[in-house]
Amino acid sequence: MRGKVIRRGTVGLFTVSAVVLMLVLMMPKAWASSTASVQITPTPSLTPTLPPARAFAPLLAKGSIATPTAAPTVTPSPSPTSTPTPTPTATLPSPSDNRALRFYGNGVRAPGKDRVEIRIDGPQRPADIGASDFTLEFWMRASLGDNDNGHVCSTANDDWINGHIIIDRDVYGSGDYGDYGISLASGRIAFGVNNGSSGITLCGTTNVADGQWHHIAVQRRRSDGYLWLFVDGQLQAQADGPNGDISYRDGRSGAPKDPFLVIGAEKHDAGEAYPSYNGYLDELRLSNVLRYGGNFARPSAPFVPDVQTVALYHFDEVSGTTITDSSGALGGPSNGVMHVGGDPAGPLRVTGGPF
Ligand SMILES: [Ca+2]
Ligand SMILES: [Ca+2]
Ligand SMILES: [Ca+2]
Repeated sequence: MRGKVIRRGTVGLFTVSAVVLMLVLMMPKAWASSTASVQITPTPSLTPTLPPARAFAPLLAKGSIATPTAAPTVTPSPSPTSTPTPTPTATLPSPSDNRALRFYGNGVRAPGKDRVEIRIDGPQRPADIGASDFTLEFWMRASLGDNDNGHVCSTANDDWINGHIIIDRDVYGSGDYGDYGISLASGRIAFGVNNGSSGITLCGTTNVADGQWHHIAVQRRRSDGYLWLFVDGQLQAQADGPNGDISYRDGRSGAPKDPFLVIGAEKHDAGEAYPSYNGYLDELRLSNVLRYGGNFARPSAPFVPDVQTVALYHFDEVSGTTITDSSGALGGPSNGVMHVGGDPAGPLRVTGGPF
């Protein structure tokens, strides 16, 4: 627009015939619009329109004249090019890496399958927690219909073994140093510990088998056996449990699956009475400290290893049967092995976990 005014002023200085000459010499398009306005154009407008060099420049740029054109060309090109590029590049990788495991609860119908086994002894591995304070936490998503054996959680002794078992660090029978585990009982989390002579189970208070992802955290203080259970950062149960070391005694010989931490199944395939977990699981972290002193905001990012992290599983592998421990803990890694089988065959590597 402003460019047009300048041309109009310029044309006013010449006669109509001069304008026709211009038509031959120069761009016809620009001239055509000028002729109509020749008479009206007042000379004064010439002066004010001269200063805007920037307005003038674009017109020149379209021709072939000058180097100064470089400046205006730069301005438009970087902004559109830079804005779209980083956005897709930054966001695309993360969702596709957000993998989790899907277990199908085959349990005893597929002995030794549909589970992850993490060896904790022979030799001793850092994932063998229980000799000191510990926190065990993970994310889960399940439906009640898939975990409906109907058992209602009770705080009595080893009651946790009667739910659909998610985490199994049992030793067959009462064992010596003791054992622990986590299950889903009528949609509520059951977390039990036994020190070899007595046991107790904590019972969650809300249904976590509602098709949503939930963060589950359990803690145990070694000195007095005190236990805590958090769901989505909210304390749901606590109790004074049995005292002492509940780790797996180094070099102990027992039932074949005793020296393993098993995810997604009842480890011994002890029978139909002990069902396995049917659902998703992600981001399992084992720590040798009490992580939570009270209610907390549930994690909003994947865990990053620190010195208290003794095992950390993101379950983000794309293929293969190795479940990588990313903790970097001394004496590790405590890698796991995925045993796939059953009908439907699990565990399945799926995208779309929380992290
Ligand atoms: Ca036991
Ligand atoms: Ca041990
Ligand atoms: Ca993951």
